[in-house]
Amino acid sequence: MLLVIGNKNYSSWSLRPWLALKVLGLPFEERRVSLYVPGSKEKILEHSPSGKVPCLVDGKNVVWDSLAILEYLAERHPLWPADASERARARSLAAEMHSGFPNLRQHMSMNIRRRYPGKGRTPEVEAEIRRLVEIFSAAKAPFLFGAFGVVDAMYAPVVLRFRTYEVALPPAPRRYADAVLALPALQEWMEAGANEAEAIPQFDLYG
Ligand SMILES: N[C@@H](CCC(=O)N[C@@H](CS)C(=O)NCC(=O)O)C(=O)O
Repeated sequence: MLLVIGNKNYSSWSLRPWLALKVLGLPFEERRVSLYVPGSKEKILEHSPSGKVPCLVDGKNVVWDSLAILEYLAERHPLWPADASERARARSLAAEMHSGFPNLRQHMSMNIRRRYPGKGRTPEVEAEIRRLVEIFSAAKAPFLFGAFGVVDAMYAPVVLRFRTYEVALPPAPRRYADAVLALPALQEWMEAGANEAEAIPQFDLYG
């Protein structure tokens, strides 16, 4: 399998399937494209018909979009809860993340190597943070539904945003965030992101 991704410092979408592949221990080749520089769109389009990352190429199967890739992996690996009711809730949470939280995305974009304590807290962002605290508070230990799954991959970028913007969390959501941060795969991604040379100025939101 080949996974085409963007800059690890910034690309929250790329992190999701990369993390799942790593946690599952699946072998894959990684192709990192530096985003928003001349030639990057062409490089992405060599693989991804949408012109966006992430994109997974598995033999004749090309899967673009982070949630679609996670669903593809979940066909062969236990990334959804076994219980149907829990699965319904997990799917709702994954969809909520995929189509929601627009204010958080805009004002607290992922940026592993920066620290922006307290920045970006518009009233709308605060409301989205409250919703995330509610979701994290309901986590079964250590992850949202016990074992690591699609939902945790979907919410991992938020855990990194909370770290960058130093969002204070009550004990229960803090425990969930710490469990995600402790994943060796996430540590590997964070280290690589922090050491990337490229900067995308429009994503360094607060200097
Ligand atoms: N809904 C898509 C969004 C993908 C997306 O927006 N990717 C951005 C990553 S920052 C991208 O590829 N941007 C590069 C470009 O548009 O040239 C997903 O979940 O995969």
